Amino acid sequence: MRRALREEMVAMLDAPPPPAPTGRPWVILVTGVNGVGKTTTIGKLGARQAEAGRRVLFVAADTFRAAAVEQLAVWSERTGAVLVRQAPGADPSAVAFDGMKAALAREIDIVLVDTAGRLHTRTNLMAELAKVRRIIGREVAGAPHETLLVLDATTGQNAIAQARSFLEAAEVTGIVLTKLDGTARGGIVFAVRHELGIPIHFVGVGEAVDDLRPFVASEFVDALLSAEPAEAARVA
Ligand SMILES: Nc1nc2c(ncn2[C@@H]2O[C@H](COP(=O)(O)OP(=O)(O)O)[C@@H](O)[C@H]2O)c(=O)[nH]1
Ligand SMILES: [Mg+2]
Repeated sequence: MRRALREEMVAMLDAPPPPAPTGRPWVILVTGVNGVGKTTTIGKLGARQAEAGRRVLFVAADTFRAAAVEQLAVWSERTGAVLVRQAPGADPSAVAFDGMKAALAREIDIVLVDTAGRLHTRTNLMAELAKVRRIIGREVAGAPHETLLVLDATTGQNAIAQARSFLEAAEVTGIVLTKLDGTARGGIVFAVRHELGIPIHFVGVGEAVDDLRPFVASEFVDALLSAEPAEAARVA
């Protein structure tokens, strides 16, 4: 029974891992509503990539809040990633344009683009995202190569509702599920995978730089079956 259950659960979650970069610069657009953990995830991803010896560039296209740019600046210092920014309030597309130019000029391997996620103007937000995508694609062929949607695991079904509007507007290629630490909601992983049909690429399990794990279905299920949910989230 246990083995059958395990196999069934793994099959539900299994999906191809994120694509390996096939060109330079490899551009990853990061989307999601405010507070889900976009900027933190970019910092953590940047750290992983830098550790692997890649040249990383962050684009601060969340120009809506000055604090967001500062937060990304802190991560860029911490990881050694190049930061492309403009003054708060600048046009996100203009920052994205600068970012692509800089990435090409400086032979950057991985570009991570931070975007705004304010909810109260969803239509504008989606239009803005589409414009940023267009600019990125015009400057770098095939970009963005990945579009990650960041979802906060602690928000349960809300996260899924949010995700649907992003899936309509942006071509999301993978999901990052954050704040899986300290929540007894391992089950959200199944709901996200099943209801959205997009692979989960990473899970966030804390605020520190090392607290981002590639999502591996078999490991996650084993942790879930052998531990309390909160513990499972932590060790997954
Ligand atoms: N516990 C926990 N906190 C997280 C995680 N990811 C992000 N956070 C925290 O969530 C808050 C919002 O994150 P931030 O990156 O600013 O979100 P953004 O508005 O989407 O860019 C910050 O306090 C982060 O430290 C995670 O995986 N676990
Ligand atoms: Mg942010």
